[in-house]
Amino acid sequence: MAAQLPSDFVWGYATASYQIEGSASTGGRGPSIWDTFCKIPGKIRDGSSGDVSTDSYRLWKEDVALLKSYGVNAYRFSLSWSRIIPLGGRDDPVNEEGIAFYKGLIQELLDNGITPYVTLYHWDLPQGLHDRYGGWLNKTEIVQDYVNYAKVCFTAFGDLVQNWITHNEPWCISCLGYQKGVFAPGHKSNTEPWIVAHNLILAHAYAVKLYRDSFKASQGGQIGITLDCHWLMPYDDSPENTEAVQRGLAFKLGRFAGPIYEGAYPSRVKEKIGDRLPEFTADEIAVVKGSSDFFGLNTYTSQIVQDGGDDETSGYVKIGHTRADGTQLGTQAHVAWLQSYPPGFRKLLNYLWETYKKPIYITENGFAAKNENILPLEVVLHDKDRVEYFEGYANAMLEAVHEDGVSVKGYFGWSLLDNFEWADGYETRFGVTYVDYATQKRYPKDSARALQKWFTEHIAA
Ligand code: GBH
Repeated sequence: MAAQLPSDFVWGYATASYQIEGSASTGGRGPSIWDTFCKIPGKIRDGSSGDVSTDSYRLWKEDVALLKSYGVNAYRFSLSWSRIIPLGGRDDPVNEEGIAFYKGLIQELLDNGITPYVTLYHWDLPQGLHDRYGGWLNKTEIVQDYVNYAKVCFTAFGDLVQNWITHNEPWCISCLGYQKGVFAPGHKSNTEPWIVAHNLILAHAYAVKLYRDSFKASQGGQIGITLDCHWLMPYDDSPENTEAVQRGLAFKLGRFAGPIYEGAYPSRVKEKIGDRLPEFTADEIAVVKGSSDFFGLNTYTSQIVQDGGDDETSGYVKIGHTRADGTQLGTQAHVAWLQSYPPGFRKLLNYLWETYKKPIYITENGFAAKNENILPLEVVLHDKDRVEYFEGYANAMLEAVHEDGVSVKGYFGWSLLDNFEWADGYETRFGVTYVDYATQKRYPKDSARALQKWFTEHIAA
């Protein structure tokens, strides 16, 4: 008999508000920094935006029916802050239409036996807060406004939602938005990413404190953060490259996981960043340390690491997928940064469990098969590379659980639908469902059936 995951194992798909909702200026929604960013020429590969996307603000019932047909027991989605509080701030009005939209979605999920996992912040900061005081750069203002937004959400939805995720991938928010400038708001700075990262950690921690102090007892849920990380492997066994792996992990993961799970920034980060790294007060770090009930992990690939280079976001290491003997790690995706490598996933799960000792939810994992933007539909629907990716990663997860004793509670594939893939626009497709953007018709790919079959066979009755 195939190895079994426990009967309460959570599985489903993930999406994010700006990537699927569309209706960017209807239903009372205020603009976000992504609406603004998409208008800057050259920032989005195909010149597109999330104005329409998969039109899920209007087609949400169809999306839930699709989830149901895929046999999932959970769905991870994010709330659009500027749909709920159009200007974003603690003294700004709440948009009841936005609240009603998400209540309808949540109720529909529950009526179909699908448990909601709700992300508060998946990158779409209200433009109003960015304009008013610099958004994530302003510690006193943004922490209060984020906590107020969280309070509005816990109050409105918390009787129905027992699984909360504060931020999605703070590394991307701070490093890609404020250091490399490839994500909104498109800043290029060496100081701002560290300030933003610090303020993201504080906003997360104070929202968790509010939940634990005022909502958890009556609503009975859990709350944590989602971090993104690849598994890192040294190019060879030289001391420099061995150290480069540790530094890479500290800069990618430890800069958030250190404060949140252990109560301090990693020493490797402190040494390199010096005065540019803000400090927590004693009161703050007491709130930050232990502020996540679980380890939310988004992971897609593994990287081979060499010492050197000038990329501070990755910790002054060079990253690639080519081994010293010239071979590739695995199957290449449509995007340069992603190759399939299931053994690295198993290693990463072991590392996280040993290091942070928290039950893990894989909140995103997925693959963009090549050329799905240009191939004929009948070819795209047989997405063999994605099927192999998902089966390889699911089996690696099962080995981590069964053979290594890692605590993994849930798994969300990225993504339910092809959708707006940020700076790649619509050229890169991650969905298990093909979306024809001209008609908004949805077509299941083979991978949707493959994952359904895998989880049906591996979750105990
Ligand atoms: C996730 O990020 C996101 O949460 C999700 O919204 C997204 O659609 C999904 O992945 C697929 O990309 O500028 O060199 O870092 C995963 C992390 C961040 C990896 C952006 C790719 C672009 C190349 N991704 N990164 S780089």
